[in-house]
Amino acid sequence: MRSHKLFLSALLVLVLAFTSILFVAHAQDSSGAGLTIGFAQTGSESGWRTDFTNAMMSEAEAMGINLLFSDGQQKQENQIAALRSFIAQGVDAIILAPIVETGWDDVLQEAADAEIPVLIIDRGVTADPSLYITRVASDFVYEGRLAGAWLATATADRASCNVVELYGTVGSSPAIDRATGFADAIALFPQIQIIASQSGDFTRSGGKTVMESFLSSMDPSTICAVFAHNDDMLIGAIQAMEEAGITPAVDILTVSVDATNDELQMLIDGKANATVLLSPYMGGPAYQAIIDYLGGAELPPLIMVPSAMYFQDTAAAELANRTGG
Ligand code: GZL
Repeated sequence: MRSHKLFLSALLVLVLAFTSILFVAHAQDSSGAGLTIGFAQTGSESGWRTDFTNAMMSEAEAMGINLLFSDGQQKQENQIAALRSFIAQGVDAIILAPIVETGWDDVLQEAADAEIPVLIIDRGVTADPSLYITRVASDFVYEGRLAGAWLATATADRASCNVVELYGTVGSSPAIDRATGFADAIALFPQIQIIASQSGDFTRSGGKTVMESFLSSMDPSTICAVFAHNDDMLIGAIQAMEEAGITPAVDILTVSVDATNDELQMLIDGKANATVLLSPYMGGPAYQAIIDYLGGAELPPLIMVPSAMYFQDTAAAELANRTGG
């Protein structure tokens, strides 16, 4: 009789121990606590990129994730080295924000061989999709189409509109796709023509330098609008226009992408006309996708982050909403 009671007590202890292990495992699955994720960021080239980095860090902290951060400083070789370091450290997962589309196959294969899942965030890659678990991003083509459609409505009463384009980082999917989407939209309006396009590499200094060259190489009065692939290049272009005695958003219309706080202020000040939102808050969906994947879930190939637009009459409310002002 006594041995029977001992057996039942031991069995009860085993059942309780097993149940608590399952509970802790489930808790990790749902909260991410205890996960170590390596994040290979592109760089810190723009205000949006800084906002994105800050959001990734704060969202990881909120979910109890140990985030190992690497700033690629706008160099693909730095990002590849970071991925190899994460693999060597045996992280639970890797998030890559790739600077350009190509050149990732080998290192993604190394991560796959090490059985470390990789999630692509923001910009895209041309690598075999089986080498990463999903991508969290906005639709850059759609962003370009929104910008082009806005310009078409803003210039509907004009016989012609010559556009200068501040192109993003050459070879990056936002530059390729935003240019495609914008061209698609204005193709329906033959009076709108892109007369010049040059890369400002998504930086303010790059945008200023390129806009200065446009203004010095052609009659500024023939330029109807500037389409900038991001707000930082546009803010540089606004500086160039003002230094040349041109009134931005009046003499030359402006449309760009990101909707950073600094760009919203430009809209409020009447120095810009329109910007397409690119949300920096992609960390939450990315971390949850990794948690779900590690829990055995199937993921869609793309987890979309929506876009919107802001204008001079809506910028103040959005900025106040963001800053609690
Ligand atoms: C696009 C993102 C771009 C931003 C720029 O998703 O990669 O890179 O639009 C940033 O501000 O430099």
